[in-house]
Amino acid sequence: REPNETNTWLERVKQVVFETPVLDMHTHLFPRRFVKLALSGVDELLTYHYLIAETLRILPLGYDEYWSLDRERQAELIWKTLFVERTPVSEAARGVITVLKRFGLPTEGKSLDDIRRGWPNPSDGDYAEKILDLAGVKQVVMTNDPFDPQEREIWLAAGPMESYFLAALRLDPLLNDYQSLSGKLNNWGYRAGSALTEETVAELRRFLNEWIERMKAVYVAVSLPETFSFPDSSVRSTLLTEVVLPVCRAKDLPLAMMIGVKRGVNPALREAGDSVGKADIRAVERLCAGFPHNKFMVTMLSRENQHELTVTGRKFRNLMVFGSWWFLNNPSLVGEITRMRLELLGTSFIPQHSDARILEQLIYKWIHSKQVIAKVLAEKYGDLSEAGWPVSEEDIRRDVEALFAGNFWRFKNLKL
Ligand code: RAT
Ligand code: ZN
Repeated sequence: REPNETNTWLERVKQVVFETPVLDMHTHLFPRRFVKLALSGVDELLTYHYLIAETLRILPLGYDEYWSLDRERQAELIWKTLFVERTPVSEAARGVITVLKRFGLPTEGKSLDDIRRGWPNPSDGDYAEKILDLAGVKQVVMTNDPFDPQEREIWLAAGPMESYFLAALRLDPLLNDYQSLSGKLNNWGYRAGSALTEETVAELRRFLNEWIERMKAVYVAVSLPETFSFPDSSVRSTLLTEVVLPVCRAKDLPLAMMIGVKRGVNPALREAGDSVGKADIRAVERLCAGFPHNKFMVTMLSRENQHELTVTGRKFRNLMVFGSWWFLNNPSLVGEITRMRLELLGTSFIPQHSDARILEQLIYKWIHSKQVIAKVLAEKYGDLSEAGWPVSEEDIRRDVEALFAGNFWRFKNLKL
């Protein structure tokens, strides 16, 4: 192929990719009335846990000393360490620059005060809509923890949700730490004991059903360690079989499993202290095969799991492969993983979610991902057209719409 032909594909695809609205299927964002849970602004952006980990590698400061500082001071240290004294080449650091650029704020002056002063006013009524617009995102799915007392109170008091925030019922405390939960559940009026008796199972199902209804959850979710196995003799296995999967099936809701996180490898780093481990794909195979009327959306954290997860996607219609998660959300890996998935699954997967925790991150996470996804798609359309298929503008639009939103909704609404 002539180089200019490749460029033409890239231009055509990029235009569609940047025009197609995204359903961001996993974030940690909240609407403003969730108060402290709704993070935004430059100090939050700088104290993102990905950047904390990068800074504390370098800073001649004890972990505890860092944590004892207030948010502004932490942000100043991160800015000085990663952006003034070094070049912000890491993906998370470059992300901050992409956001500044989109806001028309100075990056070269290196003054955090100038940036703070120029930051758009987050208390403008339509601030969130503006950020979503800049990111090309139509709706985001939150991560909603019904066991978190702060979040729970807001849900119990709240009226209807903004249409661009969708809920996902996140069950990490239930599935990863059940023993410390039963007391809490008792206080909230559920007769859930530490042994999984018939009554406890019924009460846990009641709890899930009520929260799915209250939140209007679009799926149920859990993150799982790299040691996750299924089936086995664990409480988690029983809870999946007896509680979570029957409820999901009755409600036709997918269970999203994010597999391969090793929590607290360095506890002194707090939320920045989690790591990655290779997980056993057989757990996914057994769930998909053993529960053909349940739907599973799966992402895995280790690079080493990506090929077998993609192949497993070919074997099960009740498995939706999604995202380049966390330590994989880097251009080199998003490119590699998306290319492999297109080659093995066609367009029947969900290439990315943002995992944004701070509202403005939507801007960089989606711009960066879209640049890579467009490149890979353009390469594939180029190869296909060389093979003899006339790829039309409509083909491109249909494919990108499926990847960015359609596949999610089709799978969510699928009845098995
Ligand atoms: O990517 C992240 O921000 C992680 O800290 C986790 O939130 C992870 O995505 C998760 O949902 O557990
Ligand atoms: Zn997440």
